[in-house]
Amino acid sequence: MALPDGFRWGGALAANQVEGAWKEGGRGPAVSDVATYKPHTDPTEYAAHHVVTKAGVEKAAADQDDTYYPKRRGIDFYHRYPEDLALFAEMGFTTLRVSISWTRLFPTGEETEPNEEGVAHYEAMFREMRRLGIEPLVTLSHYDPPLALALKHNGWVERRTIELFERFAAVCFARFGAYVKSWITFNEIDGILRHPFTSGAIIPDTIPQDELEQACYTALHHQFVAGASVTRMLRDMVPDARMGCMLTMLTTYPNTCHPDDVAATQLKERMLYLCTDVQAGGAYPRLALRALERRGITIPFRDGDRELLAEHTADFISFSYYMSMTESVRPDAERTPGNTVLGVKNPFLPSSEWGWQIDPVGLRISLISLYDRYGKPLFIVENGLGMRDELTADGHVHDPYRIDYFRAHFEQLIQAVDEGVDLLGYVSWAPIDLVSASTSQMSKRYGFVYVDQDDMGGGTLRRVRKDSFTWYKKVIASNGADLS
Ligand code: BGP
Repeated sequence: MALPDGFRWGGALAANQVEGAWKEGGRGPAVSDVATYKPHTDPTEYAAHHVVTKAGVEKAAADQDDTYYPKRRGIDFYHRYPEDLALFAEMGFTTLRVSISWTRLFPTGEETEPNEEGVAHYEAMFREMRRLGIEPLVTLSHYDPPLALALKHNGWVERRTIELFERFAAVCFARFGAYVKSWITFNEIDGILRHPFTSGAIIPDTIPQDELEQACYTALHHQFVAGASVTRMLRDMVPDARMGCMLTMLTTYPNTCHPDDVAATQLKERMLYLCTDVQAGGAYPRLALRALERRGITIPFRDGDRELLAEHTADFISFSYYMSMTESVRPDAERTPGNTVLGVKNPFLPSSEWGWQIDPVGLRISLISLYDRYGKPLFIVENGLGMRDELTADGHVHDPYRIDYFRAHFEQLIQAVDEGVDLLGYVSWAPIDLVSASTSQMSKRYGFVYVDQDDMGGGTLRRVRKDSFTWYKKVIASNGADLS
């Protein structure tokens, strides 16, 4: 069982979790700048991204210090990317997923012309990637919409945000289209329902509690329309490029074979697939619309929306996969955290220190399910294991647990491809230690490269190759054949 020639190998990053330089180069404030660090105490605390309040956002926005706002400093990738790209090239990456910080180009989201310093930064980075033989896979929106839009009109709840996003995308395609041929619209677009502030620039306590879910689906619809609109734009502006959509693949099993658990799981899966049904399938499925209607939620279609969605679907489906969970109708079922969720614990699976349940077979199940449903090329754009790695006195990081995690997931991925899944590539989350999205921790380490920085920003920021660095380099060199 071998992977096809041309299979893409690499890693994935997000601007708001690596760049730092939050006030440099003309960048404006993004919602990630007000995400605060919470000392890690109990795994169940981190079911979802930080709950934000208007008062908390305004307080943090007024605070110019970065001590308790790790995403303001990231790992200084803004300045250090040449060194980091060289490390990725040393591992043999053919693809690196990165995101463009919207507010580096449009500081408030409403300017009519882009900030040229921001454009120049990304042009230089993409040129350097190409020089190293690394193809950029670029996410337009990865958890960092403009803070100004959140404070002004709850971001994506407002339909006008579509036009602002089109303006941003047009500049990205015009100025970076020569280097970037693979794009993704919204990171984990389904996440807006679980963390509306991070994804949608929506401040929950400014909306009446009983109208919040409707507001999130309204914002999600606006992102669907924006995604289809920029997909059409890409076809005109960069004809040899392709556009992907992205899903948080929250693979869920019935906790028991009791029909009620099976039915509950079926509904959960239907509502998760809604996002790929629209972006890759081109329409809201009747059953999903009915499920929303039964909850008093309506989609604010405008004339032309349905046609736009139908005509400009994604070329490929990308997704993040870390863990799986189960669904139970029992209110007292034991729960455990996952990626921005709190799922019912699976007694057959081990958990990471953050409670995420490790399920390599679930990756194969996810690949088969998605390919079966859509028949479109897939791309794994996030998969990895967050752990508390230790830097030894003699400067090594021994992370056999991470090698075991990836080996087990690669075995399943290769089997899925052998069963016929059209998989374009695999980029791990994350090739280098960075600031965690949900907890803003450095201590939740994902990388093949260790970064000497702690949760409070202490450290030298020097980079150290972990044992898994050498292992992944060998995997890539053998195109997945040598996992020993
Ligand atoms: C996904 C995000 C990534 C990454 C990942 C790991 O939701 O798309 O940005 O952060 O989660 O989660 P965390 O960083 O919370 O451990």
